[in-house]
Amino acid sequence: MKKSSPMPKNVLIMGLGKTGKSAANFFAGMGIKTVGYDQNENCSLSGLPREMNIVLGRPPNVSSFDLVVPSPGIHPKTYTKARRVLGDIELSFRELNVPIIAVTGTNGKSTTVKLITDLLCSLGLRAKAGGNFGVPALSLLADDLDFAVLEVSSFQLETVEHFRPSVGILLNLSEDHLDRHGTFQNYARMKARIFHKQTKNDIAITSVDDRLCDRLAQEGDAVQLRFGKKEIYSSLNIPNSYMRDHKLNISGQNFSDKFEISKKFTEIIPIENFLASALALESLGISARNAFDKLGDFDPLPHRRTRTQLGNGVEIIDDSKATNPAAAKTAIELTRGPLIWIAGGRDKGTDFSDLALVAQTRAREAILYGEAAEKIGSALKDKISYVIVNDFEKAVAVACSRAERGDSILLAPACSSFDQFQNFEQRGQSFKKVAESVAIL
Ligand code: UMA
Repeated sequence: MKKSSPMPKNVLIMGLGKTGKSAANFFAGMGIKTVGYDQNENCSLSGLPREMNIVLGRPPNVSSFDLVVPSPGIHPKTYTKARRVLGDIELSFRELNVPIIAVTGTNGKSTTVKLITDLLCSLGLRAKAGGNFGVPALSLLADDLDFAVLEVSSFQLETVEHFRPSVGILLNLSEDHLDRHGTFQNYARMKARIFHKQTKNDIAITSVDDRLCDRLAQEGDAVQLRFGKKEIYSSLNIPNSYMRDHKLNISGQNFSDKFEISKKFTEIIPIENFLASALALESLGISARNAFDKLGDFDPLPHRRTRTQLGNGVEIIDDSKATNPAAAKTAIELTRGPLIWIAGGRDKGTDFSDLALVAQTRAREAILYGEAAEKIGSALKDKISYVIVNDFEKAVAVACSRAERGDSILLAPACSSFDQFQNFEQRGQSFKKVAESVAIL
């Protein structure tokens, strides 16, 4: 813990998933003994340091430790009595000696993180993606890097102290994780922490079209850069990056450029993601034009509108990562042709009424499953017909039985997967597996 005060003597690591394992190995590497706790008595202990003490089931007394390192999935009420709390984003920030580009927002974080990382790597720079992206931030310490590109969730921002990215990006904000944060205001406040410790030497990137994000960026001292999603702006309100006539226009204090971006990127990457990425590069003195030129292809991340044509002429679209209403709404809007929509899972306390209005105009029917099925059903009442089933696999089978040649079945759940799966990846894999097996019957 280089950038911090005295070394802790006894550390409690809460949660022994990806984050807990990376934290346990981080402290073991410094010769600091840790106790690892997980509520799941059957959790996997592989990959943990051998000398670690493990407590499963009931949590130990958090106040008896110098430092508690909670995993992002653990609710803060579990460790209110802790003397000191630092999450993995804070710990990695203290150790990483390279510029950090951090990305948050409700939707599009992972794609933006991957794009920035790919763009930097295309120029021969050593960059690696981590954080909520699926690779614990502390694991980036093992690499020799020029840049760390971190996706940071609202859960991870709960446990930062001095976290100060050189470039902080807040892409957008809409309702999500209200079961954890209580209100949208609390959720937004948590996201704003990405900017709070920035100084005038840092950069804060937000959308000119999203007033709330824009206002939150002003809470820090960083130089603010804005991207704009529309084609036309008044001369008073020109964003630092925007598209016009298929050209990316980009300008800031020390940079100005205008160049075409190949359709192979613009057709698969949402506009705000590449506008923000281009600004991030330019603000670090790196030519976005050169990086886009050098970048051969962009492989979209799995479970984000991943399409598969089944043998029976039905297309399935896996957007298992659409885990909140705004993301599901975009997924429905982007789907052409007759549509059967699968939604449900664990409700995060969000409102489904706007989503229901979009579904009404685009979907033929909805198949709803899991804990949130009834709530989504109430929002859809008198708008489109829907079926409620408990089990996800059953939902997929029902959707397949109702689909005809030329139809699309879209999985855009608007909820988390945690009622029936370990994560959204597992849910997406199950979707494909069940749909394929039904199609060949
Ligand atoms: N656990 C407890 N007590 C609890 C809750 C969980 O003991 O009250 C235990 C579980 O039994 C499990 C472990 O904690 O063994 C899991 O911890 P975790 O849920 O924090 O999961 P990790 O494997 O550490 O993964 C976390 C992020 N998970 C969450 O935020 C829920 C991953 O984001 C992230 O990729 C990973 O760290 C690496 O940084 C996933 C996610 O769903 C993708 N994120 C949310 C989202 O994108 O919407 C925020």
